Amino acid sequence: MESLILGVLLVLLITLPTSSCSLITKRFEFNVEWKNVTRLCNTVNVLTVNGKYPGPTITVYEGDNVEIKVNNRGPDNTTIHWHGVKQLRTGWADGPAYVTQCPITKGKSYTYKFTITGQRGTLWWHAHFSWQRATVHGALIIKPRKPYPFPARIRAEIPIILGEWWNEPVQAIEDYMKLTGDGPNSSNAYTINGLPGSLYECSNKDTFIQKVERGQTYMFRIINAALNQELFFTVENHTMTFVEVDAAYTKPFTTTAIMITPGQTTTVLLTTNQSPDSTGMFVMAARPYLTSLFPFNNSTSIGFLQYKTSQTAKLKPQEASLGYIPSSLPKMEDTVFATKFTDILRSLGSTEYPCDVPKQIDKRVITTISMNLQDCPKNKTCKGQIKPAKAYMGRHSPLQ
Ligand SMILES: *[C@@H]1O[C@H](CO)[C@@H](O)[C@H](O)[C@H]1NC(C)=O
Ligand SMILES: *[C@@H]1O[C@H](CO)[C@@H](O)[C@H](O)[C@H]1NC(C)=O
Ligand SMILES: *[C@@H]1O[C@H](CO)[C@@H](O)[C@H](O)[C@H]1NC(C)=O
Ligand SMILES: *[C@@H]1O[C@H](CO)[C@@H](O)[C@H](O)[C@H]1NC(C)=O
Ligand SMILES: *[C@@H]1O[C@H](CO)[C@@H](O)[C@H](O)[C@H]1NC(C)=O
Ligand SMILES: *[C@@H]1O[C@H](CO)[C@@H](O)[C@H](O)[C@H]1NC(C)=O
Ligand SMILES: *[C@@H]1O[C@H](CO)[C@@H](O)[C@H](O)[C@H]1NC(C)=O
Ligand SMILES: [Cu+2]
Repeated sequence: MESLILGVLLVLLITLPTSSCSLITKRFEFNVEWKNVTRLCNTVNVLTVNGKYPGPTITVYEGDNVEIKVNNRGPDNTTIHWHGVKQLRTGWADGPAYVTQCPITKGKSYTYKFTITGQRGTLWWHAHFSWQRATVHGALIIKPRKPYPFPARIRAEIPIILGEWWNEPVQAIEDYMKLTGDGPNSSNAYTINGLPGSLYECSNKDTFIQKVERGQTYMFRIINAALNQELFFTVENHTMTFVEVDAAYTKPFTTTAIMITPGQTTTVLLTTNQSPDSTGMFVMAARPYLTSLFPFNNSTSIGFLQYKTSQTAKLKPQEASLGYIPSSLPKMEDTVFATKFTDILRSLGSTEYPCDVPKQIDKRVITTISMNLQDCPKNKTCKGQIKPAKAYMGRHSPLQ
């Protein structure tokens, strides 16, 4: 009898899937709600999560179960997408409106439930209804269960969310775009953690300042939450070593600037090994990489890395936030930099984090993606400078 019980226990132990050894459930509550936010001396009633712009950071561990209750207190439908999370057997929790779920209507709630499986790194969450993601977004950080695959001791982990700011509600921008059939009006500013920075008028106070200690290594979790722009990012006189992209470890690579596409995320390490002047300030900066024919804003968002020194404590933020564009920030049209940068990206491909891609090719497929201009349809309003665009994707299988 006893051996039978023991046997049953053993079978139970053996058949339990390994993932269930983590029974931790992390719970969060998101209120999608209005908030008046002032930037560039202009107050806009923007949609936020919990009144924050950018929204709250979610930090979980690999293997955690995650439950996020979303209460829609805004005027319109909404959904939240957990960008980059592999929704294994929880496809309905992915978030795109009308793709995996009906929208959460005004006044209603929905609880997203999923498990983080086999992923670690920087991701983000954002609204997935109309243009709401312009302001409804935040960092989603997955901490690893195992040590990082690089030796550096990390002093602190700092989310850096790059974004775009419009002086009008984004709904108006979207409506105007639909009316004209043109590209969207360009944003009025780029932002670092929601702040345009002192190169924009009226923005001295709205400048991101990150305090750091000298001789430490910091982990920057960088997210491009801009709607439409690829962005360059740099920190004056410092190098960054990127170690992960889209929650997959990469071969470490050290660079003075990065290029990051909308929706993309990356983790970089930065060591504070410089000798600061009396202000302790080093400029960080972001601006677009642009080759498009749609209008765009040729401007730069800056923030500061501020070394803590005995003098800096006395500086007022207003004095400290006068800035300039560091020479390490690539020029707007620097395709050579952008191409070189993306060519360098390689998966870590270690024994522990192998790059498991199929190596045997059965069939070669060429995919072409193009964008074309179309004449205005009869009896439609097309006020734009550019004719309405249509994207095409074609697939060709070459004859063998
Ligand atoms: C935003 O400001 C407007 C105008 O002052 C006001 O009517 C509105 O109630 C404010 N909204 C919020 C959410 O504070
Ligand atoms: C909002 O969502 C509901 C439920 O799916 C749908 O019936 C309605 O048409 C949506 N409204 C808009 C403006 O998309
Ligand atoms: C977009 O830009 C055009 C041209 O500058 C302007 O007339 C229009 O009011 C803008 N639309 C919105 C919604 O800001
Ligand atoms: C671009 O940014 C500048 C600030 O540098 C701002 O004054 C201007 O209005 C913006 N341009 C557009 C088209 O919004
Ligand atoms: C950055 O390095 C340059 C060249 O060494 C130097 O002139 C400049 O003062 C440094 N910037 C800061 C903020 O220390
Ligand atoms: C952006 O503006 C700067 C200076 O204001 C100018 O030198 C540069 O050529 C502009 N770039 C583009 C792509 O318009
Ligand atoms: C455009 O509208 C006019 C007037 O309403 C109508 O007579 C005509 O048939 C319409 N043309 C097309 C192509 O729909
Ligand atoms: Cu996304």
